[in-house]
Amino acid sequence: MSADPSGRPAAPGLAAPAGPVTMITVAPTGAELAKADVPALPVTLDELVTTAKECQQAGAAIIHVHIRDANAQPTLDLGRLKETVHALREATDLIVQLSTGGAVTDPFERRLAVLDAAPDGCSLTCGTVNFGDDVFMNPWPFMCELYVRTQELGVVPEFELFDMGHVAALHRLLDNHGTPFGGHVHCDLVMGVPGGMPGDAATLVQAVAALPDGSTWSATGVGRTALPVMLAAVAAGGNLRVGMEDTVTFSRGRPVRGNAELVERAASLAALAQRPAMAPDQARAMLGVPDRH
Ligand code: KMH
Ligand code: ZN
Repeated sequence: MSADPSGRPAAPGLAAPAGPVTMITVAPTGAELAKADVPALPVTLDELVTTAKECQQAGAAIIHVHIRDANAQPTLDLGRLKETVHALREATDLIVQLSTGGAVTDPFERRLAVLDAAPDGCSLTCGTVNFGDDVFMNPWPFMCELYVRTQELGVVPEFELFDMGHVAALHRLLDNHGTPFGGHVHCDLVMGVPGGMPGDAATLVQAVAALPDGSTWSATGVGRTALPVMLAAVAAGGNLRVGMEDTVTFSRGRPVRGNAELVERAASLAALAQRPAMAPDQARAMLGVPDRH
């Protein structure tokens, strides 16, 4: 287990920082982009593992995983998911969080079955949302079934909130079904999706104020909202999610070269704010994720 928040082994005599730290999640692939359009997107298992190692080195503590098939198309194939969880655990200390959102075309049964790959954690989106020209479906009965399965199977959920209504649905879920496996509520604000809440500082502050007491949160802004949301999240004391699932432009006119540079930028900002990147074992302790290495 790495002792330094950057993921690098600590130099002899140097302890991990005692003050507040920032958890960085990397979402390297997603389900929406085509490899042909974005050659740097990690789509094979080898590419994913290489990216994961680089991102841990740069300061990530969690990896949010979507996988692709042999044709680089999004898939929820259970065998591939199991192989992916195993490979990421072998190669890194990162918390392995599988997406249960998948692609907008994935049926509910396949999305529920993701948990059978026994990841450390999973995403759990708290409501349906317009998603560009598509609809990302998360009706209440599906949310409840997925949540109860996480409790039964010992998978730590991260509540994905694309809209203010999702925050209300999260309260309802916790009221109806109790605390998550791991005993801690952690939310991720996914902002700036066309159809969801806007990616700006005012909306972030409003959403954070409405979260359940005692919860922790991270935030990500898709596309050109990536920087404003990251800056607002750092200012508001939150955690960060970055990665090519959410943005493939590093700066005006300059494509992202790889996920690690997005993690490096986030870690630099966190360090500037005097809340440096958290090591995976610190994130496990915060979220209640057992170490399955
Ligand atoms: N690909 C989106 C439709 C999640 O991972 O849980 C859903 C998504 C959320 O990415
Ligand atoms: Zn995702």
